[in-house]
Amino acid sequence: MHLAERLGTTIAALATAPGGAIAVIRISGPATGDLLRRITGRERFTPRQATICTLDLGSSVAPEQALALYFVAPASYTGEEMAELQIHGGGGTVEETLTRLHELGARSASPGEFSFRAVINGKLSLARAAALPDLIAAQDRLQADIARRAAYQGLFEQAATPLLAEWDRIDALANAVIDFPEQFSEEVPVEELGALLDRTRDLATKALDNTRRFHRAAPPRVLIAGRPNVGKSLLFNRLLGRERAIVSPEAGTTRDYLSADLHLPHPAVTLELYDSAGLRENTDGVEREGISRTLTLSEVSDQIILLFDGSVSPTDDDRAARVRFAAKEPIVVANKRDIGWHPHAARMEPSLCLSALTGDGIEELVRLLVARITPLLPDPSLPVLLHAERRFLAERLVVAAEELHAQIAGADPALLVGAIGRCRALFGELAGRSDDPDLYERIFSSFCLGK
Ligand SMILES: Nc1nc2c(ncn2[C@@H]2O[C@H](COP(=O)(O)OP(=O)(O)OP(=O)(O)O)[C@@H](O)[C@H]2O)c(=O)[nH]1
Ligand SMILES: [Mg+2]
Repeated sequence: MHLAERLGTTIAALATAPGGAIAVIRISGPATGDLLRRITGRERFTPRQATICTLDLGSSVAPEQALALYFVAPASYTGEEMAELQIHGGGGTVEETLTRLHELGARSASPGEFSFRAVINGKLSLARAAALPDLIAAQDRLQADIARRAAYQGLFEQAATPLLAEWDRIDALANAVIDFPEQFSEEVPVEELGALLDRTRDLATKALDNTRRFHRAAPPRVLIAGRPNVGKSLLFNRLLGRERAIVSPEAGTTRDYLSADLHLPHPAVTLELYDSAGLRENTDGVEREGISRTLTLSEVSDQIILLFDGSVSPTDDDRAARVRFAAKEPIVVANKRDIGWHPHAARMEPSLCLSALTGDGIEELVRLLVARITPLLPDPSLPVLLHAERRFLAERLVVAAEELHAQIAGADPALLVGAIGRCRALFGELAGRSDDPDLYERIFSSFCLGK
């Protein structure tokens, strides 16, 4: 049954993930107060005030203690009369409580039904609501920050609103001359339309691009590579701030690669940092296998830190690594600066010189790393289009805008009017101005239960 057809009913669902100590059950709809009174036996609830009460779960089972919150319409998340019950988190208690609520007349909420009602009741825009699943799923702080901005600040809508006003105006002008095609070019400001198309397409493509970075599946990978004994493992440990890898004066210590999460504070992002087997020719056995793994890893790394020992003259292996990775634009780092600087070290064209032993120069390396990694990350100051439906709309808009752009000069005015109308409608939907019930169903069906 469609969400719209269920408006006016009272719904209930578990809003928290199973397995926690406390479970929250949400109830929304006109019978909420009545349900609350009947399940608790309590006559009055002060709105927004936590009240400890006893839940009657039926004559054959022991009652449950709950903390109840009651909201009067329209001052609630959905804009309807609402309640939240905090109960013990075990599946049995949750099931008994939901069963009791259903016996008393509540319906099981569908995924996204609370947020759907919030949108219908003007509590939340569709575009902002569409960001909620990503906010709930956000795994790192940067993703959470961006999803919060999309949900609470509506960056895309902010940027889209003035453009949408211009689309409305041009669409109205175009429609006004629909019966007088010969007047089209006099009445419709074609140059303005071209500029508007450019700005619209630019906003949509930038937001799509930022969203692709937002959805990067894996954290950026950073590989420390270089010939044996240059200090890769010591640098790895230094960056992590703990002794994770074995460090020894013996060349060929690290064989299999190691990885660890490196948390950067600004931007608040986690990198996957790899230490690897030293690269050298003329070796065999386990070490050869380790080198082959390093090379495979280098292909899928987002950034290579190519380390060499700046206190001695670069060797053939250093030079070979420099050539091998040139296309990956590594950050070339001269290590062991505490021991000295060999004049030939400059031939490796290092970006910086540091000491993994003393930590001198590490901050500069982190700065360089951040500068290289940042373009791979989403930009919190730019809009994102969260929810696949909105990205689909944006992609259609870009195509429609390109088609219209190609038609501006010389096309039949009747066709132009139609194309302007299509662009405006798509852009309006993208900016959250939609009354297509199917779009609502598609957006909310991917929500969690209880949201
Ligand atoms: N003085 C000085 N010694 C360093 C520095 N970095 C590493 N070393 C020493 O160099 C030796 C090799 O360091 P590792 O970190 O094991 O070198 P690696 O590149 O991981 O070597 P493999 O695993 O064999 O490829 C150790 O004795 C370290 O203590 C440094 O900045 N200064
Ligand atoms: Mg090592």
